[in-house]
Parts: sequence; C-alpha cells; structure tokens
Amino acid sequence: MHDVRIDRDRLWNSHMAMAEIGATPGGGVCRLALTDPDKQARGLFVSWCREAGCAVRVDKLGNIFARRAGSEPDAAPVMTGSHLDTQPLGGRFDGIFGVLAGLEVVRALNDAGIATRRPLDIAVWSDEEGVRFRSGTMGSGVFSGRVNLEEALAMTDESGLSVRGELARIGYDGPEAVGGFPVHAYFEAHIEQGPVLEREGITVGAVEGAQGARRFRVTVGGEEGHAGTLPMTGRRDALLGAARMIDALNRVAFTHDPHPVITVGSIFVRPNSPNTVPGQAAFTIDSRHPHAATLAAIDADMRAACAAIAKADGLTLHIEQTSDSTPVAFDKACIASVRAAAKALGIPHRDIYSGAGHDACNLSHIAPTGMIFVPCEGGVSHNEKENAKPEDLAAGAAVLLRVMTEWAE
Ligand code: HGY
Ligand code: MN
Ligand code: MN
Repeated sequence: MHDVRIDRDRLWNSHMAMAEIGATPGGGVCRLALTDPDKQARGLFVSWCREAGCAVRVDKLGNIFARRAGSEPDAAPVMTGSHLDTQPLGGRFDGIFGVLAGLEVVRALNDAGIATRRPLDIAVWSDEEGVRFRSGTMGSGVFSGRVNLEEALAMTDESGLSVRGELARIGYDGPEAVGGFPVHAYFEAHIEQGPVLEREGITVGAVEGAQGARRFRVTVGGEEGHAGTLPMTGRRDALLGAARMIDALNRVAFTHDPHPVITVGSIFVRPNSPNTVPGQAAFTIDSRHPHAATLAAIDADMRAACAAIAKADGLTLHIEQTSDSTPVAFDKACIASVRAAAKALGIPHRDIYSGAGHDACNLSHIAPTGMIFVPCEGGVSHNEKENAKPEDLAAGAAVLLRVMTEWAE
C-alpha cells in the first residue's frame, strides 16, 4: 500500500481536545445524548471533517455522516464510526475512539493523496449509550430498521423532554431520511472494555461477535405513609420491595451457566422523601448473555422472582422491556480482513468476543460488519479512569485504514 501513515500524535491530540468537552473533575467525560456537551462535541467533529474535505449530512435522528468522496461517487460507501455520547461518569475513549479513528483514516489518506473507488463514510450515531433515553444504540437501531423512527423521536428522558424536541434544540434534527441507503461494509474501532487484550499483551482484537442484551424498566407500586406513625407491619413500602427484587435478580444470575450479567444501574423513588414511606419505586435491568435461549430463560426467572416478592409484600408490579438486541456474529470476511491487516502490519492480534454492545451490532443486520478492538487500561470502562495508550489507538487506526481501503476498491 502507498506510503500512507496514521499520525499517532494527531489521533491522540484529537482525543484530548474532544475530552475537554464535558470534562468531569475525576478525569472523565459526561456528554449525555442530545445535551449541550453532546452538541459541542458534534460541532467539533463536524468542523474537523469539513477541514478534511468531507461533505457532512445529518439525518432525522441526528446521526451524522461525514463522507470522503470516492472516484465512483454513486458506489455504496465503506462506513466506519461509533458514538460521541458518554456515560454520566464516562471515559475519554468509549465510542470516541471509533469516531476519531475514522477521521484519522481520512486525514491520513488526504496526506498521502490517495483516492478510493468507493466513498468512505464516518458515522456518529445518536444516543448509543441509552442513558438519557432508554433504548441504547438508538441511532444505529433506527438506521438498521430495528427501531421505529417515530417511537425513537417520541422517547422522553426522566424530565419529560423528548428526543424530537432535544434534537431540534441542539440543531441536529437533520433533513435526511434515517437509513435507506446501501452500506458496502461497516467497520467499527472500539476499546475492548474488558481485560483480555491487555492481560495477554495483544494490541488488536478481531471481534467475532457480541452477546445479546435486553433492558427492562420495573415499576413497583405501594402506598405512601408517615414514617413516624405507620406501623412496620402492614406497610406497602415500594422501595423495600424493589430492594428485595434487586437482590433476587442478582441471585438469578448465578443460577445459569455460563453466568449472564444482570445489572440494576438506576432507581427512582417517589416521593423520595426521608420521612415518607415510598409509594413507588422504579428501576432498570440490563441483562446480557451470548445465547438467545438463555436470555429468554433469564427473563422468565427475573419476572417470576419479582412477581413473588410483589405478591408477598402486597405491591403492584409492571415490567416493560425497553430494548432487545440479539447476540450477533460478525461477517467472516470482515473478521478475516481485520486479522490479515493486523498480520500485514506486524501487529499482535487475536480473535475476541464482545461483552459490550455496539452500533456495529445493529449494522451487522444490514451490511457485512467487523470490529477492531484495542486494549484499555485494566479493562476499565464506563468509568472516569478509562484509559488507553496512544500507540494502541494508532495501531487500531492503522488496521482500520487497511481494511477500509481494501473494501473500498
Ligand atoms: O452498554 C454497552 O454495552 C455499551 O457500552 N453502550
Ligand atoms: Mn461504546
Ligand atoms: Mn459505552
């Protein structure tokens, strides 16, 4: 391949500049979907892409596509990308690496004056994390036809603000239809968010697939009462019931082999007053497993556990499933390209499976899809301490450059 080189420092410096937007005191980042920090991050990315000669499009769900023209403009693009939205105490690399690695590929090709036959698209998907609006991988979910656009636009956050309203507020209610154009292949670079690569001293993971993930919102109903006068017997304490359910759900995880991962990450209490017995509690469940049948069995166990406690405590129970992503296997030819690119570049690599969910999981339903993992320190992610090495990010970007240019011919 012509002398085209990833610029390690430029890639790292772009990460550090992006990390200043929504920076948290603990060294991480907070850029919840469609908030002002997300708007600023989007704006910075778009300005960089325009400087790199890309044409930028925004669709009705705020997904951004920066296109580097190919010699055959009507050919289906080779696409890369990820997300700029983060967890509330998120890291500087989760999602951001996939977006900025794509930009570095474009910058490196520009430096070398190399044209590709197919256009190259860098995508920024709206609300991958699903922290503020409950579904997770929302933008790529609608793009791939797995989530209904109107339902996504109607989703509201805890304060009742809708996706539709927030997109308009930050100016990313784009004109383009969501999806509907062919994608020749999709490759996403991402930190592993697990310990395997670092522990084995391996720089690149050729990702074979990702486990399935389902989310639920559980609402428990009891009755408000005075903390001082309501006797302990006969209370209908919704928060106590929820606490018992959360403990029972944790124990469900150990009754399946291999263990699923079941997480209750957020809880809401009404009226949330220190001297009122809670009349309502709501909490989320994130349940994941590599096998679809086991995911279904876990659902049944979780529902049974919550129902038994609700019955025993005289509480009402409502369980709403808010997302469902099936286990995916990525495209074998894409995986082979990632392995071959790492090998050609002399980069230590191995096959690996993803415990985390990604936009690539949605894209895999409509285009040949592969992922490139690089190590993160201690496997830590969704944590302000999330860290990666400049040389590993550059190696991942070099593999991305190679596979994208291979598939763009
Ligand atoms: O939750 C996930 O797996 C992803 O990091 N959003
Ligand atoms: Mn991510
Ligand atoms: Mn994440």
